[in-house]
Amino acid sequence: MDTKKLLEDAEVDAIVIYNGNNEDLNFYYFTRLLDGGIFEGSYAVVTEEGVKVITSILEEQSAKKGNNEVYIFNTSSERDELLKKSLKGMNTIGVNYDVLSLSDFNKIKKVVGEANFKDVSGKIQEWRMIKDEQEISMIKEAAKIASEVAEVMPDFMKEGIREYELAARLGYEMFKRGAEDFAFTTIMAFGENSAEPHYLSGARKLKKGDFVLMDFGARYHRYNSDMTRTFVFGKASEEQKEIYYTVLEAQKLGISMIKSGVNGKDVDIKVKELIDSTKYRGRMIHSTGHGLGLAVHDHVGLSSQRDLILKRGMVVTVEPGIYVPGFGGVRIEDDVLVKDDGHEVLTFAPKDELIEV
Ligand SMILES: [Mn+2]
Repeated sequence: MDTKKLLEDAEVDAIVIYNGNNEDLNFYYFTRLLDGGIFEGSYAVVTEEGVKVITSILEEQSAKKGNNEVYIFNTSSERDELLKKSLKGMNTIGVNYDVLSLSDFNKIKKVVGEANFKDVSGKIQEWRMIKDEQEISMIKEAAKIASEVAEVMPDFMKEGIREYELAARLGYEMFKRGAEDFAFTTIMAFGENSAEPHYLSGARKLKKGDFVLMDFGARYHRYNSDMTRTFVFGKASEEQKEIYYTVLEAQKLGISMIKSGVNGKDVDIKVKELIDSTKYRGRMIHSTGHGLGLAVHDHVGLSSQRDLILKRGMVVTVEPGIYVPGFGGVRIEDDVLVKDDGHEVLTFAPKDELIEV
């Protein structure tokens, strides 16, 4: 990480990230401490010479796994002293308004004393949109874990199983394959529940003819995957097939458009045009996709509401859906890496045929 270049770009002498009561994922972005540790109450100080980590003795071993200068404190006054020292002589200090709480900000100001503080949240967001090789390899592994799990999940679908039970199995299967956490709470929706895009899971029992919609992701070394597959338990009806293949066509259209230079807005518009040209007009009630990375919703992605020129190294989800209240819904979601002349789909579980379990 060329910290000198970043600081020049943000027009600051240093950046302070506080991983306090509010977790700031930028702590991991700058320190690349991706392998263990919680780092609560720790600072990352980005300077021209590199990144300094100020952390407690509880996390000394984890902190030293990285390539940063590490300073260990035992008490909060030692922590204050280390922060003050690391920012000595800095005139303009960048902070992240998106996450830093007002009380933590006041604390930092008190410790540091005379300095100008500048919000660099927008700049960091910009940098984070473009993933480097290390970040892409983590996302790829997270995507691989989720894809393998999507493939085996039909084995665990049986009549009468409850949504939360199948969601628990899904979690186990991810952890077994090396996930360190869920990317987010799994959505496991049976039958009519699949018509609600942000349903979680409940006591609904699986019965013949149900849609089974699972939207889930793995976290691997702090980076996330996010995918959705929809199945039918038993034999699919004509209506179910029609919904499924309409969504599939829309999703393939969306993916085919992904490449550097394309506006994410246009992808969303085209995908919705396709769905709106069928009898399911107006049934896609969310945007086509979002950026993916350290956060599951890492940045604006494919939305008709916002311009986003896709660039090489971005990772976006492509996840159209059709939702029919009282009946059910289908969503198909993959994670896609933007390249100069096209894209690479990182998730790979089967989807070309509606799977009847
Ligand atoms: Mn998603």
